[in-house]
Amino acid sequence: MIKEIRLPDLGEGIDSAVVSEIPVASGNQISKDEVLLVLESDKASMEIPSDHNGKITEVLIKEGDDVSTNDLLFKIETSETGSVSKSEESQVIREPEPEPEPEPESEPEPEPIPMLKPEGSKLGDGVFASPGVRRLARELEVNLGLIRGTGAKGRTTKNDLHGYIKMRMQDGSGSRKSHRESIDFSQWGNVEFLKLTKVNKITGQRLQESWQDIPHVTQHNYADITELDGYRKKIKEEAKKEGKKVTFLPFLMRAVALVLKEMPRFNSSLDEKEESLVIKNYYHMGVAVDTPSGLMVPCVRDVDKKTILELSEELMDISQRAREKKLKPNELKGSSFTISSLGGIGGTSFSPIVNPPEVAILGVSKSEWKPVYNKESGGFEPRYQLPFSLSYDHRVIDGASGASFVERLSTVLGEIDSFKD
Ligand code: CAO
Repeated sequence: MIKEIRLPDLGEGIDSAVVSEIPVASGNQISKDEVLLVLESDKASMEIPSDHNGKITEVLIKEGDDVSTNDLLFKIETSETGSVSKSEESQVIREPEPEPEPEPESEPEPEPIPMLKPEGSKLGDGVFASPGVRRLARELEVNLGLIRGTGAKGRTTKNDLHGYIKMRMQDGSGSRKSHRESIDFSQWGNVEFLKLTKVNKITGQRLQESWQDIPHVTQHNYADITELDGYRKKIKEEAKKEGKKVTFLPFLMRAVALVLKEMPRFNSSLDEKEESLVIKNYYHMGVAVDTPSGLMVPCVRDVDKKTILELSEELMDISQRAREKKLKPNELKGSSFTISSLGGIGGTSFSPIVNPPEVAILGVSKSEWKPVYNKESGGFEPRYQLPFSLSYDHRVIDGASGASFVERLSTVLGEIDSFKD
C-alpha cells in the first residue's frame, strides 16, 4: 500500500523550514529510522527519519523548497498495514534539538576513539547526526562526512565531533579555513554573487585536504592509440545501432585495471596509522563526472570483469544519473582508483588531484593526430596520440614505479588484443 508522509507541526514556534538535504530518491528502498529529509529553520536543523520500511515512490519536494506543516513530502510503498494517522505522522518528525551551546569547558572530555571514516568512505554519504551536532559542525566548519560515527547505527555524536577536532589540532591540520579578509570588490567595478552548490563545497574541501595531506607527483605520458581508434570506431558503429555510445573511457578503464593487477601498490590505501598498505584485490573505478551542480565521482565496480560494451552502458547510465542527481549514496563509495577524463573537452595535460583514500588517479586529455618518425621507413606518418597524466601519493609510490606505470599503460593502450571481449 502507498503511504503519504506529510510534515507535521514542527513545534518550538517554527511554522516552516527549508529543505536542505534529501538523502533518498524515488525508487530507493528505505528502512525504518533511515533519514528521509533534513530541514533547516532559522532556529534549528531537523532530521526526518522514516517510520516505515518500504520503497519511495514519489519525492514531492526538492532542495531549497520551503515546506510548512502538513505539506506532502513523500509517497512510500510499504507492505505494512494500517493507515498513517496524524499521530503516527507526528512521530515521523524528531523534535528539533535546542541550539547547541559550544562551550568546551562545560563539555565532558571526548573519548579517545578512531575518528576517521574507514577506507572507501566518501564525503556526504548519508551522515547520521542529530540536528545539534549538525549545527555545531556547521559553525565549526567541519564536514561530518569525514567522521566515523560511534553512536547507535553509526550516528555521529558530539563526542565524535569533538574528538575529530582534537585530532586535527594535534596533527597540525586543524584549521583548513583560509583566513581571507573580506574585500569589497564592488569598489573597483560591478560584481555579482554566485552561490556555491553543496557539491562545490564538499568537493572543494575534499580537494583541499587531499592537496594538503598528500605529497603529489604527476607523471605525464602519451599512448599511440591509432589501432585502438580504428577498433573503437568499429565497435562504436555497431553499438550505435542499439542506441549505445562507446567512447575511449571504457578502454582506458580496462587498460588501467590490467596495469593495476600487475602493479597492486597503485590499487591500495594507507591504513589509519600509516603503517601498512591495504592492497585491494578488486578493481572499482571512480569516474569524475562534470555535472551542473559540480564534480561528482561515481564508482564502476569490478571493471576487470566487464566487457567494453557493459562498461560503456554503465558509464552512460551513471554519468546521466550523476547529472540528474539520481545516484544512490552507495554508488559514490568504494572506488580503488579514479579516472578523470577531459578528453572530450580538450587540453594537452593536467595534474589531477588524488581522490583519498586512494593513492593514484589518472587524468586523460584530448587525443591528437601527430606526425611520428618511422625509423624503418625513414619517413613521418600520422599517428593518433592520447596524452595522459598520473598523479600519485609519493609516500606510497616512488618515481620509478610511477614511470613504469605510465609506460606500461601506454603499451597496453597500443595493443588492441587486451580489448577484445
Ligand atoms: N581523445 C579524443 N576524443 C575523446 C577523448 C580523448 N581522450 N575522450 C573522449 N573523447 C571523445 C569521445 O569519444 C566522444 O566522441 P565520439 O562521440 O566521437 O565518440 C566525445 O569526445 C565526447 O565524449 P564524452 O566526454 O561525452 O564521453 P567520455 O566517455 O569520454 O567521458 C565523462 C564521460 C562522464 C567522464 C565526461 O562526460 C565528463 O564529465 N568529463 C569531465 C570530467 C571532469 O570534469 N574532470 C575534471 C576533474 S578535476 O576538476
